[in-house]
Amino acid sequence: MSDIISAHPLTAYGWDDGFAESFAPYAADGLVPGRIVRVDRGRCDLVVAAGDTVATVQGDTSLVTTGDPVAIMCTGDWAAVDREQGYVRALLPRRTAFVRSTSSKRSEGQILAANVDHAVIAVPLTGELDLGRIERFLALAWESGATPLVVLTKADLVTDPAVLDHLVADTEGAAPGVLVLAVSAETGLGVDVLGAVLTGGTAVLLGQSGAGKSTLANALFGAAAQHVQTIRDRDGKGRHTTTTRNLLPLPHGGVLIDTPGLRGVGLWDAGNGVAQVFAEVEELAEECRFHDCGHVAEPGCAVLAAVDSGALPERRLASYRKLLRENERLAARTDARLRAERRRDWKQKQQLGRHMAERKRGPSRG
Ligand SMILES: Nc1nc2c(ncn2[C@@H]2O[C@H](COP(=O)(O)OP(=O)(O)OP(=O)(O)O)[C@@H](O)[C@H]2O)c(=O)[nH]1
Ligand SMILES: [Mg+2]
Ligand SMILES: [Zn+2]
Repeated sequence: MSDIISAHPLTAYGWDDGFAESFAPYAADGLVPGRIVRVDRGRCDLVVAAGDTVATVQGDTSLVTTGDPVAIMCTGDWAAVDREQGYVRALLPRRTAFVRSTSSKRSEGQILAANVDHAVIAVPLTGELDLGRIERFLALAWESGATPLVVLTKADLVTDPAVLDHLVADTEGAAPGVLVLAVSAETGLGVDVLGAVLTGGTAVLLGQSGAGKSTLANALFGAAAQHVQTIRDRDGKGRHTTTTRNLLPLPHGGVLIDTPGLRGVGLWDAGNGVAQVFAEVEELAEECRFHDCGHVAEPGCAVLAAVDSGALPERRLASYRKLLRENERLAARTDARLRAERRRDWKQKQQLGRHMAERKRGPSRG
């Protein structure tokens, strides 16, 4: 039997031995594995194996929840599905999770994609490069457990190759250890390289609305997706802002999740991510005289010395400070919320206790 015939039909969707192992206990209950390919207003589509091929079934996202918004099922999750009932019974443990903090005052996390191996940050080469924004996305990407990469989209709009090289180099300076690719869906520049990078595992496209994520996805999918685009053009709306997160297998291997544009990404418990984005600053900090150096005006500060010598751009240090502060503020707010919830819980328990005590006393009194 050839590999193609014996391969599990969900392999194209990222199924592997690790997930098979996590799923094994559910098999005895007659459940089947499925991957969430789309979530829309409390409903989700999952792909499940159907003979040699896959079928799409619908599920209800509210079935598995613990009250924690980050635990809500999302695109990319693997689940144990009851095919008869159309129920999602359980989510398999996530390998990675891309979480941002919601814009609301309530400091809650929002999960954008699960089980992602590559976080592709799409930044359009229209207007000025916002390196701070890229660093913020990178912090969340590292924190998610995925490997980030940056694609500078619409590179066809930059006609001078020297300028393009500069833009790539500037981005690399803000993204140590991260692959930065200039791409164009228009000319095909960089699309093959990106496709090759994404062949292993699951990738998610992230970035602002209009960054060119869906157009790039179409270029990666090739003719099949172009067809979808043509059909959608019939609604005559011209622009197609993505409204749901969709997961599709790529023609040359790998899986791609397209997401709706994000206006902003707030950090969510991303201390490690921040440290990774600013790896060179953290490395310098180890040379500071004081172990708790704030790199503001301390004597023997290696970070400030690097800024003075020009080795570390001042912008980079400012951005590092800003993201660290934001992360700390968020942590403090979350702590405050947890404390308030605990207090409420405790009060309810107290009330319940009193109520029980009164009921116990009840008969003797009356
Ligand atoms: N010149 C040029 N324009 C592009 C390229 N890629 C995308 N565009 C244009 O940029 C606009 C936005 O592209 P989309 O792919 O819809 O952007 P998106 O990131 O998916 O946006 P949301 O779904 O709203 O998040 C469209 O008008 C595209 O035609 C490119 O490589 N070159
Ligand atoms: Mg889109
Ligand atoms: Zn210092």
